[in-house]
Amino acid sequence: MTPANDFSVWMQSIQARTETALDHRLPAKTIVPTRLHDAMRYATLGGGKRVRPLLAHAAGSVFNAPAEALDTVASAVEMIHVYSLVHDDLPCMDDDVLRRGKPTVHIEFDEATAMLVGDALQALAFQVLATPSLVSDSQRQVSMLALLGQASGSRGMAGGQAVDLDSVGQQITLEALEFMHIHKTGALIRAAVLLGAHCGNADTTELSKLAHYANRVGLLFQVVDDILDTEADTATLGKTAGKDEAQNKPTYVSLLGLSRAKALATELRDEAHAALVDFGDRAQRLHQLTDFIVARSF
Ligand code: GRG
Repeated sequence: MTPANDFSVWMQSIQARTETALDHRLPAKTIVPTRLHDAMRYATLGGGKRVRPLLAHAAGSVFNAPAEALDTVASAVEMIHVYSLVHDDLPCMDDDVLRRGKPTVHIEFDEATAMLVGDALQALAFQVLATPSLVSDSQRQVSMLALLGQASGSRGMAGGQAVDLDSVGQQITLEALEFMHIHKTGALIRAAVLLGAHCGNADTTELSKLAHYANRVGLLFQVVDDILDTEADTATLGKTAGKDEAQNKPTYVSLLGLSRAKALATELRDEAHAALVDFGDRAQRLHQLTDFIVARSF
C-alpha cells in the first residue's frame, strides 16, 4: 500500500470509529426531551471532517495510547467543536443556513433548540471526559478536564469568538488576527492534540513539544480555511462560501492577499513538521494529518 492509501484507510477508520463513539455517547432521540436529543444528534452525527478526533488519535499513536481512551477524548473535543458551530451559525452570530451540507440546527429546528443543543453538548463533553479511570492517574485526568475548560472558555475558543465579533468591519493588524485565531480555532486543536497525548501518558517535555506543533497546526488550519473561503464553492465546502468578504471580516487573505496567505500556509506547515522531529517515525500520522490539513478541499 502506498503511504497516501495507507493514510486514507487510517483516516476513514478513525472517522468511522468517531461516528460510533459519538453515537454511543449521545442520548437516544427516544429519551425525553426527545426534540433536544434529536437535534443534538442531527448536529453531531453524519458529517464533518473530524479533524480534531483525527488529531487526538494521531497524537495518541505517538505514545501507543489505548484506542478506547482516544475515542473518549475525541468525542469530548468534537462535542465542544459541534457546539461552537451550532452557536456560531445562530442569527446573533454568523447567521448561516448551511453547515456540513445540510440546514443549520436553528433552521431545521428553531433558535431556542439550537441554543440548548450547544449548551447540552458542552456539558456532555465534560461529562464524557470525566469517564471514570479514563487514564490510570486520576490527577492527570483532572488536568485534562482543566485543559479542555481553558481551551473552550473565555481564555480560549469563546474568547476568540468574542474578538472575532468585535473585529467585523475593523482594520486589524496581523498580530491581532493571529491572537484571534490562536484562541478561536487554535485552542481546541491544541486541546485535541494534548488530550490524545495524555491518553498515552506523555510527559511534560513531550507535551510541550506537541503544544508547539499544535500551535502551528491551529494557525495553519485557519489560514487554509481563509483561503478556501475565497477559492472554494459552497457545494464543496458544505457551508456558505465567500462569507468572510461578504461580512467584511478580516482574514489572512484580506490582510496578506492570496499568494502571501498561501506562502504563510507553507511556512506554518514546515514549522509543524519540524516541531515533530524528536518523535521520529512515531509521529507519522501527525505528519500525514498536517499535509492533509493543507491539501484539503473543504
Ligand atoms: C460560538 C463559542 C463559540 C465559538 C465559535 C470555532 C468557532 C467559534 C466558529 C466556527 C466558525 C468558523 C468557520 C471558524 C473557522 C475555522 C473552523 C473552526 C471551521 C470549521 O471547522 P471544520 O472545518 O468543520 O473542522 P467540520 O464541519 O469539518 O467539523
